[in-house]
Amino acid sequence: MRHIRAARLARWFAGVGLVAVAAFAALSAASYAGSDPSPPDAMAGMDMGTMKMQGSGYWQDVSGGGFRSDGVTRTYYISADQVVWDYAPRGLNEITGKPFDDVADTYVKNGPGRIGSRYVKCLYRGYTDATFGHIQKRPASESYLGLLGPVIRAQVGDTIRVVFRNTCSFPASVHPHGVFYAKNSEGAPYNDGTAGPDKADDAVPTGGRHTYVWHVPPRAGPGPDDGSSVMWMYHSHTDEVSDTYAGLMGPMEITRRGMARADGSPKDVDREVFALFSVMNENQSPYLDENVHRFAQPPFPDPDDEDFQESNLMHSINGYVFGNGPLITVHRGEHVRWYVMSMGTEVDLHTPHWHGNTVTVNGMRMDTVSLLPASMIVADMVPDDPGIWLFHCHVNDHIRAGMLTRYRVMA
Ligand SMILES: [Cu+2]
Repeated sequence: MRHIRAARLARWFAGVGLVAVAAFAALSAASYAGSDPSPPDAMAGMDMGTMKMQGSGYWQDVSGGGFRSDGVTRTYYISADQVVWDYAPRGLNEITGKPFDDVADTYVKNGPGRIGSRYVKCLYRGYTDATFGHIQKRPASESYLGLLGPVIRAQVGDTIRVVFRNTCSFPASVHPHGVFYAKNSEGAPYNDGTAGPDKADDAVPTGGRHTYVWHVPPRAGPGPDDGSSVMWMYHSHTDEVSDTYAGLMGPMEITRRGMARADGSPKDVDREVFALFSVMNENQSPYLDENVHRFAQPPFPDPDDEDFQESNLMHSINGYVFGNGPLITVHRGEHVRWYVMSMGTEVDLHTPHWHGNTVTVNGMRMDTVSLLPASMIVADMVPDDPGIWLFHCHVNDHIRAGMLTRYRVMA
């Protein structure tokens, strides 16, 4: 607002041709021109909506360019570790409260030519330090995160360091969305004209390590219509498709400058929940052969058999089907921020739907949001309706296949 008034004054002064005041006007104009690429004339006819963007520092965030480090360096020790993952550890349909029916058994039942609900996977796991001797234990309240990697949090102005170790049987990387990275921290091999050390991040071999450094400039943080934090993700991008089906994905959030607690989470949010909706196609996992021979009973299936392929499409939320993940717990009246994301292919159009409560997304009221592969959405909720509620994908085919979970609102 202040800057727009200065611009109008500047044009008026220039118009009446008073040299002395024009010099003053030029100074006034210069005071915002440094953060605003548009000439003063572009302000003419500007509507209130655009002015609001000015007032909220939008231009500064977008055109400000360079990273100004006035924050802290946050180091995360993350290892790609091979694990046996169970999509249905409770062994029953927690949504119906009954044993799995025939439809559910398509995906979870182990037997002749069927892998069942357990698969070898490769997941990002947080460690306490560079020795990678101790896994960072997740508190019970975060156990619902399931197969997701550790939540990476930072504030605008910070620097993120990911010390990455790969113990899986294939080369892997850590590729971030949204933040600022140089070519030695992108984590993706392709014909980008780089060589030597700039390639070391692309494919960390089994037993190898690489440290990724990501800056957090304003353009990695909240935009004009965002709340106090935005969602990004990170995932392996050495062989993007099979790496992510192996499970190498994690959430990241960036908080507005001055709005973060010590751990990077926003001060105006009481509780954060992260959810990945993905049809994990285990047919394209690097472990398919191993999973068949380890978990399926003979006769071993033809990998091209359509029914076998269908049985390996795990319609999961954070790696759980049919509500088999730990209950997500929130409290009535608190500010809950949901960060929802999707990964996968053209079947991965998901519509997460909350029963019982509503959310706001970019200022609009909803109870269902729309995801496509690599979509990331922030949804704010102030629960007013206590109870145990469904939180599920609203795509019919995905409901049948188990893409449902529950959350509890404590009174
Ligand atoms: Cu879905």
